Amino acid sequence: MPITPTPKIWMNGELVDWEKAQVHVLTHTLHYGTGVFEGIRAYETDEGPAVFRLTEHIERLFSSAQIMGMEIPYTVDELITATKETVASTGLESCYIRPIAYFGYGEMGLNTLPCSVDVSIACWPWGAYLGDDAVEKGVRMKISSWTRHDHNTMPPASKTTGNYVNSSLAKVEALKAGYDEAIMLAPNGLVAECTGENIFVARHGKLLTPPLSAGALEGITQNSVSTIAADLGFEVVVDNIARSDLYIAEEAFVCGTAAEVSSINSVDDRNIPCPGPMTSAIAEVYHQAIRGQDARYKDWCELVR
Ligand code: PPE
Repeated sequence: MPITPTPKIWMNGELVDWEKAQVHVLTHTLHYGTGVFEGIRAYETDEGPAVFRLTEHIERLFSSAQIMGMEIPYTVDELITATKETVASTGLESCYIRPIAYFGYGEMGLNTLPCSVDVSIACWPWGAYLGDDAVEKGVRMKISSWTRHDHNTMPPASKTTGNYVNSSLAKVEALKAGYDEAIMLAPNGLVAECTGENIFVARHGKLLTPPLSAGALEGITQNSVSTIAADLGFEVVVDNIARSDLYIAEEAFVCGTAAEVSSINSVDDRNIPCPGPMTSAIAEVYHQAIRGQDARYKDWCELVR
């Protein structure tokens, strides 16, 4: 999915022209994968563009930095304002937003302590991550041959750039084998999440989703979907999921900011009913919630203007 440029990118406190938002090749994070980032979406609402759960995303950026021992030289409020300014500067009604905090140019070597911390926020139009028909048709999943890193190797709770080496290996492997996306198992063999999404699996009429301890990112969409599911009267349980639970799931879906809610139609060529009734109902409410069309979730839509 090629990036469509927008007029401005926020870099260290100012909006600069898209082409001028550049870094030196000796930028520390480019070499060591030590940056932290977020993926956020803004949607068109009746009151203008609104950023979905912006505060939670910026707070998670600071949690990621805290795990990495990185001090972001701005406050949460400053980056919330900066994100809104960046979205407004594009004139877009809806877009994907990518804030990143990274160790900058000036020091080399693995010690991050003397490094400067730079922050940028870019946004651009980004369509359906797993295809336009990902709710109806569903995605074909493969269990990855790559194991998700555990808490004592690369902390999965931090959205650290280097963590995505593991995700990229799994994603490319799955695509080359003819699948749409990969499911990552933790070192103990239990289901963690997908390369860029959390996972929900229905068993015995309940929706299960793995805990952070299984090596999943604490997903903001996972949280939104859990709230929506409970409000729809479905039982949601945060619990461990075994590989076999996937093969005999009554229905299953992935969720994330980029992927939104996408049904799973098969795992390792075992078909799963798709789209399942709970998945369809949740996806429908989610699509209204992100656009400010459901009064119950209006607080989640943070207006840009
Ligand atoms: N797990 C991982 C590993 C992950 O990267 C994401 C988001 C999630 C779960 C879902 O989190 P949330 O967005 O808070 O619901 N992945 C982002 C980046 C994807 C990419 O390709 O880059 C995203 O969805 O924006």
